[in-house]
Amino acid sequence: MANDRGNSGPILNGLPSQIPDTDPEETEEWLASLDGAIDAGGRRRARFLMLKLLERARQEQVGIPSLTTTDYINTISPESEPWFPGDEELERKYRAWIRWNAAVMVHRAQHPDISVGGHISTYASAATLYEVGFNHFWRGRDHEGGGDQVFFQGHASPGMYARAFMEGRLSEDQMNGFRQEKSHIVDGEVKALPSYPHPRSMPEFWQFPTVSMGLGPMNAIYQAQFNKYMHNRGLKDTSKQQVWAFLGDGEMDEPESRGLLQVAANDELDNLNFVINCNLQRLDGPVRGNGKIVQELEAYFRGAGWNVIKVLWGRGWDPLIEGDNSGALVNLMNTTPDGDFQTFRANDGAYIRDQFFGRDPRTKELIKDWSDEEIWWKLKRGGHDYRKVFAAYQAAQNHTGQPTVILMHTIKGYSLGSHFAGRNATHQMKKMTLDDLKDFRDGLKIPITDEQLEADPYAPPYYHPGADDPAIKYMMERREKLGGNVPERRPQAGKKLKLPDDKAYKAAKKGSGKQGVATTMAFVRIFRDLMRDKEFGPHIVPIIPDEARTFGMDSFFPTAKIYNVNGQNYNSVDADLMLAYKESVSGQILHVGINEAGSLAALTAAGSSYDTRCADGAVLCLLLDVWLPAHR
Ligand SMILES: Cc1ncc(C[n+]2csc(CCOP(=O)(O)OP(=O)(O)O)c2C)c(N)n1
Ligand SMILES: [Mg+2]
Repeated sequence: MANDRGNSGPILNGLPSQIPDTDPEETEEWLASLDGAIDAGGRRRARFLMLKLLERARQEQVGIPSLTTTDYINTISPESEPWFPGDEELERKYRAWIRWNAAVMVHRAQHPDISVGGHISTYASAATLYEVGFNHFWRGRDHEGGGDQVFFQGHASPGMYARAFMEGRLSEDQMNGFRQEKSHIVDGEVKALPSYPHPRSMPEFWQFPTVSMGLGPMNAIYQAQFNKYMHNRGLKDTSKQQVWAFLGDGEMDEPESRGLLQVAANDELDNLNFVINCNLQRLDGPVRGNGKIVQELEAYFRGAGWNVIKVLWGRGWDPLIEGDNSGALVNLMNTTPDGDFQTFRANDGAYIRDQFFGRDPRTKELIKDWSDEEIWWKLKRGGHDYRKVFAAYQAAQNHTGQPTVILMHTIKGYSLGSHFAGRNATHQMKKMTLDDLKDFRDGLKIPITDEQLEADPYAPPYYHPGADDPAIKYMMERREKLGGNVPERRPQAGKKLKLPDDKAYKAAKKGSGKQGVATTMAFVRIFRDLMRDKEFGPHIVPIIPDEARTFGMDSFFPTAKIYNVNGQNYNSVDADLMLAYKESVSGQILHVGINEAGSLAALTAAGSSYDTRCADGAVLCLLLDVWLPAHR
């Protein structure tokens, strides 16, 4: 469609062939300017100018399609990073203790008499992502706003247990019972922890079950939508509640992980943040050995209307990127496949010098004064740098109008030593040899002796310095300031609702006389009468996937109205009819579209409001017309 400046519609590749060049001389001048910019300032400068031009063109509504990917560098430049308000040294100290205890917990469960499953390497790659959230962002249940809602990556649970152990919320006996809920009995009592987030097994700890990959992303979207719904209907002020979902890059291949991204964008869920741990590996090997999963996800999310923040490189890379006048380093980053990045980390500094920087004489030059050790230690991935992670979380929390996804570049098995980090088998490795344990202890500076480790290599000690240790005090203070524990579930948080009295069922009890009536129709009538109850009615959330009209539920449209965060900005075709299709910001009906999975996620979000939003009064919800094979 032509716009008012006479431009054509979307251009996907190259120039649209139907537009004539009305001024070839002017075109030539522009091209010569670009050539001149390349000659004078190099390709990097020319690229910058082109991107600036695109930005201006978009501001002026020239109708150029937006770029879906950016360079393989951090979205937030070092100059735009905020001040980091924490004590990095102290935070690093207890993060190391948590890392140790998480790995020891899984390792202990490998004793030949027990030998259950578990994952060490996932949390190891994500420890910084979680700790920055715990220390600086996630509001607990006692926060005035009611607390944030965090969906943890299910198989990173050992890290959450290890933190709760440091906080004194879990005992050593419970830690020893990881994944042994039927068999670990101490003094006649089961002392155990489920392997994955499980609200039924730990009703006062986990809020959301996440480990079945794909459930987290879907449910997080509908939690965030329901927060807005409650707010817009005046049932609860949720303006200080954000939803954070931690996901794996492999998990993003699940159809459920990507299939509902448009819901978050259409509903402008700026209270929603996805954090995708891009350690480039899944279970058996790389997620995209030949490609780049971060770039793929960036394009996908941006295309779906999300705000995208990439955190790829730690602060050690900043001076190198700044000094990369030729653009050769960024070019290398852009063109190196994930499979190679994984291999670099599984090798040493000399290998990285040779196989990465050595690919171009200009990049080789950039690190010529660096030792191999410096290359190894200074050049971290962004997801292992507190400041970069902090900057991204703050930007995500403050972003308005869109949901945000943060793509974090990390190493699977980080800190666990050379047998784990970046190895293809790392996902399934849960046992450490005595030497692994010693290396791991040394790397983390854990005050445990060789003798202690040698005494029983199946049961290395946990480490806890005691509640009076300054680092532990700091850690506890941080949580107190943020409103208490995370995760925490409060099964009894909501007030009980007063049920409608018998009058509400009068019509149903009377029956339909001689006339037969479909059960669905009868049900819809009862439902309508319940919705009319002044006290109880507003707490009903009718969730409609697919179709309402067939069952006579279109009679709800004009009165209850269909929830839409943008209201109704068009003239409805049936506006003159009594049963007009009516959308409203304060609508009561959740009409989720042809979307059964989403309707179940909406049901879960609504049904758990008593806990997740501490809403006054539980929210009763009814799921209508789910199109299942058994439906008819
Ligand atoms: C629906 C489903 N399929 C398979 C699994 C088994 N599984 C557990 S962890 C994992 C690999 C996850 O890879 P990724 O999402 O990249 O997480 P990472 O451990 O690398 O952070 C798989 C396939 C699962 N939990 N759920
Ligand atoms: Mg992964």
